Amino acid sequence: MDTRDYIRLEEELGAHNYKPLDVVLSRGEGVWVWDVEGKKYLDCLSAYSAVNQGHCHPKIQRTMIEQAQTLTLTSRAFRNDQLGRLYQELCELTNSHKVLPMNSGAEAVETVIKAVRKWGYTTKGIPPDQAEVIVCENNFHGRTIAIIGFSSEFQYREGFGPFAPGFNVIPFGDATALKRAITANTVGFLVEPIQGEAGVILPPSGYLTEVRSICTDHNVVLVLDEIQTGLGRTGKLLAEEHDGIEADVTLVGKALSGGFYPISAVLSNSEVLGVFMPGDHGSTFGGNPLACAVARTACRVLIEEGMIENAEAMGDYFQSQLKAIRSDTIKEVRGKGLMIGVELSAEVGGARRYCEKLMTRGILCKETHDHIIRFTPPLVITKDQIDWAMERIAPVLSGS
Ligand code: IF1
Repeated sequence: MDTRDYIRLEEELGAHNYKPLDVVLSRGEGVWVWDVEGKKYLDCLSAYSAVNQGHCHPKIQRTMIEQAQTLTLTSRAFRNDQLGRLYQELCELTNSHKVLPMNSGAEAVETVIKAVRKWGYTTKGIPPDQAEVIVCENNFHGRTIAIIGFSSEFQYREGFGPFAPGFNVIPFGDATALKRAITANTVGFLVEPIQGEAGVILPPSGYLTEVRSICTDHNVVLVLDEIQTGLGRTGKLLAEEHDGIEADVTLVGKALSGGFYPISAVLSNSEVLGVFMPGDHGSTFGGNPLACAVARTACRVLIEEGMIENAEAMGDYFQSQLKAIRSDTIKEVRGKGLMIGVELSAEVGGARRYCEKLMTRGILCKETHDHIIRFTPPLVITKDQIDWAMERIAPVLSGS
């Protein structure tokens, strides 16, 4: 079978909930992936930052194989020898006091909504069913009914109502708007430190610091969704570190397994996750030994192999190279670490066609919101590999 054959199968038999580039990948290693015809590409998406450690990282792979030969799933009706050690290592790494492991990022988001609501009723004394959670315009927190219910993106919501009540939407980056939106029934503020899907939107400097003090002053739980920004992507373990703050609850996922296995986690202080009683919440696969073993190694290699520091250094370099392109095609280059967005001028016809052109030259990246190209390669990328990429990106983005 060749590329066309694989595409035909997907088109005929698969739901069309994505419009992928017409490339059929069959192998990955580090920053590189190969298609079924053997053509090599540099992966500038990293599966939406789930492959921060690079494709098929050998140490994570070895852990997965060994654990898969030992014990994969027990359910939480019993205990296993990986869970407690993952808790310990995640708490030490992120200065957290409690962990609740789930599978997808959206499940972690749904979990924290339950937790802050119950915290509101049992601790803050909010009247039953009156809890409010504040979120931001242009947020992306997943695809479940509750989450899309507070999305401001028409397409994510259209045709899927009715939605869950209890969410207030405010502008991103505006601390005054947060202060104004807080009511006596507000229990939490859920926000991405940098809005990924919205197009790598950075808040004004000092925003998270202001937000932290507002939430403290009003006894509102600050929840940072670091499912995309976390685990080294922005050049720090967690993006909150750039502002020197600590969220009350932090959500991680994606690269928590280095792309080997779905696992996410809610990391909190004792107060918030302490509200859960046995039977309140759960998941068949949540906290399974295979996921936990993989996550332990995925976090270890992130630290041991200096991937976070590399993301900072290579992010600065990549951004400087992109900013050096002289072209009316580019409106703005922005980002932090290796979470980079290139916004194209509205007149050039949209980012998708540039992603398609880049694909023919061996660069895989993804557009978001019509005019923005995300460049989020694995954090193991080297200067030489960025130079290799720039030799292909510059001609396409400079219109030559
Ligand atoms: C898709 C976007 C990225 C996330 C943040 C929670 C989740 C995500 C900040 C949910 C997931 C993924 C979902 C995937 C594409 C991708 C994405 F374009 F959709 F928005 F990365 F920007 N919080 N993002 O980014 O985690 O349940 O997917 O494990 O749905 O198309 P998940």
